[in-house]
Amino acid sequence: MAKLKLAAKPYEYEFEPKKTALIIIDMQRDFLEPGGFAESLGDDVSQLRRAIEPIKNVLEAARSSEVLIIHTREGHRPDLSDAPPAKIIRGHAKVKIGDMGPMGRILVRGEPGHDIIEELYPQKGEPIIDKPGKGSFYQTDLELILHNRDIKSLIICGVTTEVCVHTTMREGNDRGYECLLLQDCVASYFPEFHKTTLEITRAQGGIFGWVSDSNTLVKALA
Ligand code: C5J
Repeated sequence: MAKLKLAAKPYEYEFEPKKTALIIIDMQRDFLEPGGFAESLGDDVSQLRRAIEPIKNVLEAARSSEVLIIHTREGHRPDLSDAPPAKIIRGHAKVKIGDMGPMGRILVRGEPGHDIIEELYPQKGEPIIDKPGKGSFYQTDLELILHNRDIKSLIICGVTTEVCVHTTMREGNDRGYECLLLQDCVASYFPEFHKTTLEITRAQGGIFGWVSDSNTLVKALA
């Protein structure tokens, strides 16, 4: 298939679906569900939940195309041997990584809260990257998977905009991928951080890549 073009900021984004991966970052129950760990800390999960429907639309469009779909989850081994002590103690929180939360042990693989929300649950054949850090490339086999599929472009969705989403975008940008953020498919507990991150992304001629939205992508893929 030839290259597709879509309206984006700071200028038109071009991509070849066969050489493109949709990366859906950390849409995990503990971050998004009422009654999960984030809400128990006082975070307003409705700020994140607004991204679910647009991501669902993009996911459905991608499933009917040649785009490779990849999901990520932030979390650690049950023995926490892959969790840096600095990450565990940071913030002096009362409840730390590995402690019991409302949906099982916090940020521990295999616990209910660590899993992906039902609305966006991965289908068979869609790789899931379990990452110990904020970036999806750090200490994972993401780059190998992208290399083996000759992927050149990354379309990035998920949470949170300024943390795991943007760390991944920066990592991908430095590795030479053409990265696109979909503004309604990423979200933050802090709307001002979300807005500024979108502005930073497209500043200086697209210093980290492009910004567009779910409708524009879905139409381009149709
Ligand atoms: C993600 C976080 N996924 N905010 N994690 O952004 O700690």
